[in-house]
Amino acid sequence: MRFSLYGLVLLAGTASSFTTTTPLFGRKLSSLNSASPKAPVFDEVCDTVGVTLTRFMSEVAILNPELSELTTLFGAIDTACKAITNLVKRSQLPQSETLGYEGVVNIQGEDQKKLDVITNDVLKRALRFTGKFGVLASEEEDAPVDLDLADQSETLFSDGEKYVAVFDPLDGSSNVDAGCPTGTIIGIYEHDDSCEIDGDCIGDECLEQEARCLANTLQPGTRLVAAAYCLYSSSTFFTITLGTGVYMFTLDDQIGEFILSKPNIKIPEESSIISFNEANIDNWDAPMKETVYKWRNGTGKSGKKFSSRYIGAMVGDVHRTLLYGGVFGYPGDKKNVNGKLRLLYEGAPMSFIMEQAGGLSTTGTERVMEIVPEIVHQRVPMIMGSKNDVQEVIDAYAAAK
Ligand code: AHM
Ligand code: MG
Repeated sequence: MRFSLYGLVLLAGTASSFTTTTPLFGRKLSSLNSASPKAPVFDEVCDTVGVTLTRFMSEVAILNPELSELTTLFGAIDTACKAITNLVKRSQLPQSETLGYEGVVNIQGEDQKKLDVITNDVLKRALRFTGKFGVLASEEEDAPVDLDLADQSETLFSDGEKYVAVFDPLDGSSNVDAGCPTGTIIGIYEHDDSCEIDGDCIGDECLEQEARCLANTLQPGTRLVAAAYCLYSSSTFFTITLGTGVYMFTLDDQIGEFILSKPNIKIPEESSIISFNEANIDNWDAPMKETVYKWRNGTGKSGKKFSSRYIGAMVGDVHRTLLYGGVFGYPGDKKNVNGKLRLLYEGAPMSFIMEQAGGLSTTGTERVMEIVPEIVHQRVPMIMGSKNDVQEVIDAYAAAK
């Protein structure tokens, strides 16, 4: 069995003697997530015991005391992902009665599946009880939810509630009835300190102050403190970034723990896999369409002939892209100029993970991480993946200008 480098440092002395190639972390809302926290280093995944997500988060907290509350928070997310794993697994049994539609259309005009509603509730409850969140925004909620008001309290952010969560509880839920991969996407922001409700406010004044606080969810990806996804597939995977690399854990059903299986993942710089809903190709922008035509017939920059892999569930497609390389995207088209995916709880968190793994994420003309959302359910055209391949798309858009 090997000890982690961090473990060895602890044996030798204090955590402060730990050196890292990443810069020191100073967490202020005004700082962007390019200022990275220190990452625990596990030189090799321990063969016999394994590094659990809980231990990983504890080591992050020791190295970065200002992030210690994330331990509680990811403890709750860890539990929620395990609960959702079981819900998704058991949904195939006739007696579970959790497949099919809820009979309600969400604010985006989409039919909600029963499991969309159930998993939203699981996550909401898990996050609420941490006491660390003031506001959350979800694909399945019409507007940001103020967790305190839901608890009949008076303020939006009480002491200790410093985070804002955005999530898609069951992304790709159209796959769920067939037992194909689905996922949960989560982004964590700090709340803006300027958000305070004046205790003496009255009427519209209060409503305005409240609206300003709920707008806390409308932050660009560059302000994410953490992003993670859970993939429900042959195994359940939990992948996280805190701004210093990407760490992938696999759920060991026998002990009920997420075990670090791939530390510090780096996406291959180029590849030959495309992952798009290619049925829409005729309606895409010319630069996107032409690049994909070239990739298909082997006349792109790398000269490789690309092949297609498309699950139709973003978490699964991005997960494979991280591991094998390639390009995943949902570009804008003539009908939906901003594509289908949502910026706040799909685009930004997945882009943070992709960039931290050494990949790129663009709309074709803009870095997805830098876009400031104007509304909660804003859509964004998105092309992400291997650096050289995505750069080819960016170059094609630039040349077409
Ligand atoms: P959802 O959040 O309603 O499940 O929709 C998002 C999903 C993504 O996971 C996936 O990439 C995309 O929709 C697939 O869309 P399409 O069926 O048009 O290919
Ligand atoms: Mg989704």
